Amino acid sequence: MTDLINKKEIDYDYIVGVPYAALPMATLISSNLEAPMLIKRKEAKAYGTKKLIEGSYETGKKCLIIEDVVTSGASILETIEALKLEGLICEDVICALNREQGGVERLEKEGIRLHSLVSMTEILNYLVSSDTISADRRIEIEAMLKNTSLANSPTKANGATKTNGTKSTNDLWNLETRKPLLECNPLNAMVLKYMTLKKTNLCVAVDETNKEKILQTIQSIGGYVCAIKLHADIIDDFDQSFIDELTTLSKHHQFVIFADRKLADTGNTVELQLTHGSLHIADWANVVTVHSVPGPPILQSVLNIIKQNKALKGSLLIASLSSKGALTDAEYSKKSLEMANDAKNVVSGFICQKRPSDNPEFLYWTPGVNELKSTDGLGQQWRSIEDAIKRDGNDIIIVGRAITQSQNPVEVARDYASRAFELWKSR
Ligand code: 5BU
Repeated sequence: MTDLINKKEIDYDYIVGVPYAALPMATLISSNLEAPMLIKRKEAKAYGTKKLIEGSYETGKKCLIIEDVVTSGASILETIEALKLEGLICEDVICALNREQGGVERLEKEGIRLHSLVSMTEILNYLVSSDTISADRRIEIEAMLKNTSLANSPTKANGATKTNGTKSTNDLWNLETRKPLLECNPLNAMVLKYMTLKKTNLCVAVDETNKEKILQTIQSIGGYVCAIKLHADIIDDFDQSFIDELTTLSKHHQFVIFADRKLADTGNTVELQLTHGSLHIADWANVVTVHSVPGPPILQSVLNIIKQNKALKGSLLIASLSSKGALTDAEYSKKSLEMANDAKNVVSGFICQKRPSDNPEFLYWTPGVNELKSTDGLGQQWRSIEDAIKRDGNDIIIVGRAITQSQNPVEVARDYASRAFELWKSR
């Protein structure tokens, strides 16, 4: 706190702690800064001087208020009121923790600046990123803080009564609440940045078989996507020059490169599949799909490769498939979710049909989207953008042929992107 006071170059003559918890802190700070301290009594003495403020002071001088935890700011205002009655000036408060429950706003109204060492948001960010508490717990805590905050509590403000809002599912999925949770994961931070910057939650599956055609398609639609999904093993002339051009396009248009490799083997083989062979996926793809069928060890292997600091930053676990008769039933999805919950540093989200979880830390990607057709006759099942996002609760739509085989892929990509993004935002 002493460092913060020096860093902010706060102007003060006296140090004053808010009774009682902050008094030892104020004493140490006053000693460290070699500044005089005043004490505000909670009650005026019934005997002797009957003064509320103890210490030696001159009117017109400045007090720096010290507090441990700021909730509503009420006890700070009480202290300041007593100091002002003595002709002292109070403009700055230093606290250890700002619980973000309306205190800053209340103090600001009185022309008082609050400087805090840490905020509740910073603490919760840290606890979630260090896996000390779950994202669900964080949301519960935030809802509790919000419901008891000064800003939201039923109070007569300007003659109007504000009502106390309760936590709704929408709050959990609100981008403000969700952003810091998603940003704990490097891949999701990247995807979210592109999504919000370009206003798109469209991933296009470019399932062409020659590199020239793929690059041309990406060049034309790159501005409307947050990710480009490829099946590298269907590209006849896949080579390093393709990787180089793809990487250049991804930087230029700002999208994530997604290799839909659907890894499903034992750990050692998976590591080799990611790093060797003609595809050496981890060198150019930012995200790869993984089947949960081999069980948790597959995720450890993917993590081993992610840790090597290649292009690969995360993986998507396949919770359910879009093909007719897929064996990925509710029980399978639930087990995939359990695997992901134990490996959040590897799993950034899911490939799913219906969102398998209400955990907003993950991103939910869904294939099987086509506005014009419901099947391709080969087992694929398509549904509308609205069903994919609103009904099924997904974040990102993966669209292939509806765009790539349309008369005008650029127009269709633009249209899918704007419709999907509007639905996502309004959810
Ligand atoms: P389509 O042309 O929109 O059907 O392309 C969908 C893409 O998503 C295609 O590359 C599939 O391999 C991929 N996909 C899928 O369709 N369904 C799934 O369950 C999974 C991936 Br997992």
